[in-house]
Amino acid sequence: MEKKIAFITGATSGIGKACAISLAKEGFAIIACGRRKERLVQLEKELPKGTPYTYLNFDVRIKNEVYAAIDSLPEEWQEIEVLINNAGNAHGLDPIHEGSEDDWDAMIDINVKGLLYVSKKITPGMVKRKSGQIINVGSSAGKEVYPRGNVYCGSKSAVDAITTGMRIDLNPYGIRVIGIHPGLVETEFSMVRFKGDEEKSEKVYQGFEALQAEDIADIITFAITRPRHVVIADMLVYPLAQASTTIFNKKG
Ligand code: NDP
Ligand code: 8X3
Repeated sequence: MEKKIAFITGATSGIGKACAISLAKEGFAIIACGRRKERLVQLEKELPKGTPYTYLNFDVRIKNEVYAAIDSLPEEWQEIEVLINNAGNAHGLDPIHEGSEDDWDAMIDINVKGLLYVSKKITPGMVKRKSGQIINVGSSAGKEVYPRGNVYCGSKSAVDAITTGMRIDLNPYGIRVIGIHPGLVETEFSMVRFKGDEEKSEKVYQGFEALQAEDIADIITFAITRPRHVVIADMLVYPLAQASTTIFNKKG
């Protein structure tokens, strides 16, 4: 492949999809991943014409599926330069004593273990080539715990720690490791957290101007396209109306 390859998990919506579009505009070849195959097929039509594109349809929770999908990449797609570990969601917003085990399993398995499975397959090639970039999408929730955020905050705190661990362990190999930690971004995130409850989801973004997926994609693209010796190691990004995980300047 002549162009540099970016591998993006969770590219069927929100931040991941916006990253695919933004990086394609910067001249990257795109490998988009997610469970909703029809969206992966559709995404190609939304990229600049001529963008080299392929997709992998797998669930990051299922280790064998992750490994088989990545192993299935044709040779010309195997030299991945940029890995964006973005797939993830919150499931539920309950106090710890009322939390659902299924929600806990989902958040730990997707946000933490899924990131590890994907990274386990892709980092050895980067190490061998002494080249690559890993962008882990954490959250402000990983920097500051909020009421009823318990396990989601824990999962993102783990992403934060793992990001630091990756930077340390991959330091001898010239691999750039970047942690991006957004506050409230208006995506399908709340629809997933509230299990399709539109009213609850819309309320999350009412009364202030939330971040959009494109805002985060823009920042990730900026971080990726810095000169090789520059590492934006860790970035917390809020909308203007947000001052912490719980303090918002909302109208009305
Ligand atoms: P979306 O719900 O819009 O996107 C989530 C993406 O993750 C989808 O593409 C989804 O694809 C993918 N995904 C979820 N579960 C799985 C799975 N089991 N296997 C494979 N892919 C999966 O939310 P966002 O774009 O907002 O979220 C992206 C990341 O940003 C997440 O890690 C989230 O925690 C983080 N984040 C979001 C914030 C926000 O306020 N929105 C703020 C801070 C961080 P599919 O369903 O097709 O598999
Ligand atoms: C998403 C932001 O505050 O809903 O990670 O947890 S928050």
